[in-house]
Amino acid sequence: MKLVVAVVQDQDSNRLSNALTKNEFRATKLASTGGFLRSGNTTFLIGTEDSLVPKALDIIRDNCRAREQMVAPISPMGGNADSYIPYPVEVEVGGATVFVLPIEQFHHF
Ligand code: 2BA
Repeated sequence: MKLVVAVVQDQDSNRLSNALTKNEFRATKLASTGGFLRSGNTTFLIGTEDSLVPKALDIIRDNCRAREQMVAPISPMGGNADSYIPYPVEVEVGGATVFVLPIEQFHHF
């Protein structure tokens, strides 16, 4: 068994949730925050059989897309002003950041 952990953009989370349910995957959605942009994203925990991992990855790939997002400048607040970028910068976020972890035990009481 594997645990698929997928960090996706909030805009894609409902569509992904529906697609996973339709394909009989069980998933838990967690509200999360990106460390870099410090804005909300959604983390899915999907427990599934090894043989179904490729299908789960296909569903994630098909329902999440990359978007450009502006990063507002953050004041150095006493830090090193040399690295301070005084204008907004565009970064590409997503489609999805996915980790696949082995599961030692699964219990459902
Ligand atoms: P954030 O950390 O808010 O990052 C949003 C986007 O900002 C990233 O998109 C990337 O394009 C850019 N970015 C992140 N760190 C950067 C840095 N040090 N320098 C320059 N640009 C940087 P994605 O790579 O698609 O990541 C989307 C979200 O997935 C991340 O949101 C974070 O919540 C999660 N994530 C990505 N990589 C991760 C990792 N190795 N471990 C845990 N979570 C991760």
